[in-house]
Amino acid sequence: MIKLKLISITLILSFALLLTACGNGEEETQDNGNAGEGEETANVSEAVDYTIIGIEPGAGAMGLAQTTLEEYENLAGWEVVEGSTAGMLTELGEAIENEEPIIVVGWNPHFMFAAHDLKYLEDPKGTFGEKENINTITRKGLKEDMPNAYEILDRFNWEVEDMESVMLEAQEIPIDEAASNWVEENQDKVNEWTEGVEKVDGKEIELVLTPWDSERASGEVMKLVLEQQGFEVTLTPVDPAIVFQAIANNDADASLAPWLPITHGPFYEEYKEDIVDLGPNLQGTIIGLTVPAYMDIDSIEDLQPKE
Ligand code: PBE
Repeated sequence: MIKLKLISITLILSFALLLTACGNGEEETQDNGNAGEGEETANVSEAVDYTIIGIEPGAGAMGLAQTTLEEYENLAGWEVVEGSTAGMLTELGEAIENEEPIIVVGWNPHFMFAAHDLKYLEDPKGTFGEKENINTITRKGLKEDMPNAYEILDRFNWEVEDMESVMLEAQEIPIDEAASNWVEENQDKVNEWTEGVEKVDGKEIELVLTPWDSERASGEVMKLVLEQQGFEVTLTPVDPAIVFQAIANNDADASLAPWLPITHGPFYEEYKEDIVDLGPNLQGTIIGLTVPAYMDIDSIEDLQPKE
């Protein structure tokens, strides 16, 4: 089943690329004519086949993209294609190599903005929200059961640049090694989280995280920090919905992964009575429709409905 789904996604994507390629040719000939602005942006919409390249279906960002299609009348007939982050990045890289138009679901922190010259499309209806935070949550009772781990989790916070530096290095080496390098180079920050906290002797703690590099980075860093304090740490990657469920049901101890208040807001609302929210561990995340900087459009409202 999964294989079949992958094949069909690949087919759809290849087809979209084909259409994109055709569309581009048309655009070039029309550029020599006197096409008005409306026509040019219609060409962009047609060239991408009224399709936004999405990521994993469980991602909060996919829910936001879906809401965006519903809220913007000019996106009537558009589609967000489900796939994977790796697939989206491949599509993006190939489109840029050929200077073709493409619209993807993008976000920060991520290395895609360091790797390519990209821009977010303006979102006048705010369906992707303002800048957000990544919060730390724990199960109820963790404070009493593991006060030392709780204290460190509560103090943990870092900057977008910290997370991105781990993510960028993880392009070349395994992410746990990249996290380890970050911890070594940032002992002053780590000390702020651990100073005065008593060590333990092999106590087990389980952190749940989502499968994206941003959360793998924070998870691996926290794993090392807690191990230095004598904990035995398990990292379990799951879908965003399961992160909240696992913490609410006491199946896991804590998570550094929730993007709030918008991206994972629906899950937060569902489980907020049964979890402990320790507030942001990172501030300033962004999600939005993302295009190569060479594209002629600046706003979601520049896109044209499918006739
Ligand atoms: N992301 C990265 C995730 C959270 C981290 C933006 C792709 C999501 O949309 O759920």
